Amino acid sequence: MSNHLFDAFRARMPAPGRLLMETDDGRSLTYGDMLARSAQLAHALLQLGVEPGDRVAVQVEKSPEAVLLYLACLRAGAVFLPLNTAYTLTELGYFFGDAEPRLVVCDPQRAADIEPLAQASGATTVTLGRNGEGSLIDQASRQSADFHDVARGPDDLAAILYTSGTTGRSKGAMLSHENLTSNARVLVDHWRFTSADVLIHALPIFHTHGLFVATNVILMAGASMLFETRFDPARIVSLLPRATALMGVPTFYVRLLQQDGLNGQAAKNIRLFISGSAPLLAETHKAWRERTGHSILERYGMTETNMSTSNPYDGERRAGTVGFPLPGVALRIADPDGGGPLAQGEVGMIEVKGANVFSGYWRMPEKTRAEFRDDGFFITGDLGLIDADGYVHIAGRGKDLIISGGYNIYPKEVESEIDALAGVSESAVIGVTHPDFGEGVTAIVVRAPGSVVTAADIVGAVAGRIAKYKHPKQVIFVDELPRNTMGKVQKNVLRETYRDLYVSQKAG
Ligand code: MCA
Ligand code: AMP
Repeated sequence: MSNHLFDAFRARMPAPGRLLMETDDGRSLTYGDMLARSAQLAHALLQLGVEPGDRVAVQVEKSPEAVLLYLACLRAGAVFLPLNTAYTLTELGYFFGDAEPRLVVCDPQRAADIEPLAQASGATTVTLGRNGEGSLIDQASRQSADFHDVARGPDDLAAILYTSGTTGRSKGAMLSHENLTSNARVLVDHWRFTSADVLIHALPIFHTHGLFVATNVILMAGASMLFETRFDPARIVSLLPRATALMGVPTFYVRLLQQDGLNGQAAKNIRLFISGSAPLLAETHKAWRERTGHSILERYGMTETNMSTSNPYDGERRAGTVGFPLPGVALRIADPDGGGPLAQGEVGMIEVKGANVFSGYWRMPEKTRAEFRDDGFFITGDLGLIDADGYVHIAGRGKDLIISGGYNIYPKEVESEIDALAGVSESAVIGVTHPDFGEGVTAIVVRAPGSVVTAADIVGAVAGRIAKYKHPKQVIFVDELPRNTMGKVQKNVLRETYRDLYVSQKAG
């Protein structure tokens, strides 16, 4: 048996001397380097006791070595488990306990704090820093640059990505070799990536967008990337003439539009601008076309499904829509309650099925069952419609979710933290339109009788517990929360009441 995903990369791999990536600190990595160094890392993983199917939990800064580690995990038959660098120790403790990784890879600066947590769940800790330093790299540097890839079939797990649950704790979405292989192939073909492409990669690499949509597509096409460790809009504009494609969340495009240097001349070598992870406002789409002459291609996906729809490469890229189901993806709009069919054009639950869809939540068979229909369609929690021309529109969310700058925040998680504080009676966390992040996390709080708890107290208290991007940008105190006759908090009323909260704030 072969190694399903890595073999797919190998099949389209260009000559060893071809550039895979150039970093913002001037380092470059060829395809040949990638093969040799991921082989060394794969040997190191085996030496550290990693066996096929073992989870390797990774919380490291973005670097070429972090990508090599992902590839080494594939080659060694391990399950790559990337973690947002913003996660706190409390959050990490949960992930380690749930996933029971064999190995934890973390930044050298956090190792002293993380090692005890890792140890408590039976994992060994090694380090990898932002400049490619650390104990894992030391160990890898002593290994052979040849590695016999561990056999992995289409259904074997390649990665687990945690996605916050609407209730309770985060769930680990299990992604198989075939989920990732099929989606990368489809995207390469659909978006016409070839080895001549140069992608500006400025996304984090611990979520689907930066890791699978961007990196896997480049590897599958044998293309190159300008690998930016952070999103710096002025620098991105300066890189445009050297690139052919950019992938970003809507906040990227909003911030780039604030750059004076952004114009058709700067973008003249670019053939494709792609946006996803959150809704791209029609006004951003329009402003971009006016400034650069390019129509941004918007697509839609989810950690659990990889990419499900895309606007067309050749046809009309319609603002405010996410295009058509990708080849091999079945998508339907169903009655959110019973799952029955709806008339064409009606708003309902978006459900998808195909090789792109994950195999379930790690060790949560009941949650998995609850999110699939009997005929195998996955219930996305997104509401949408299909218009008369076949374009899919996202019309809202059936799930209580905030997307801020492309990061998902589940209000329930933030509310639980706030409600646990002394002096708080209850809270409702909502997303309010934000000019830069799309939605701003906003907490509406009812104090306990006699309490003088302040906004700073609340933000200070959640700080050590949940990642910074989940913190409320504003805390508003009220006497009571609006409720319907069933006693349920009316978040739509709150969103309406505070809709202009961030409007006057300057973006950027
Ligand atoms: C940073 N901050 C944020 C966010 N990012 N707050 C809310 N939402 C955010 N997304 C906080 C920082 O902690 C900081 O707080 C303050 O905002 C300003 O930081 P700044 O330096 O301006 O932020 P940044 O480093 O420029 O980050 C903004 C960003 C980043 C570049 C838009 O959030 C980002 O890279 N987003 C992409 C996320 C992504 O890849 N999502 C894909 C998920 P303070 O000032 O208080 O210290 S995959 C997915 O969704 C699906 C599958 C799909 O379809 O793709
Ligand atoms: P995640 O859980 O990080 O995988 O985020 C997936 C969610 O992001 C989806 O369920 C959608 O709600 C949202 N999403 C992704 N792409 C788009 C898009 N182009 N437009 C609107 N929402 C999107």
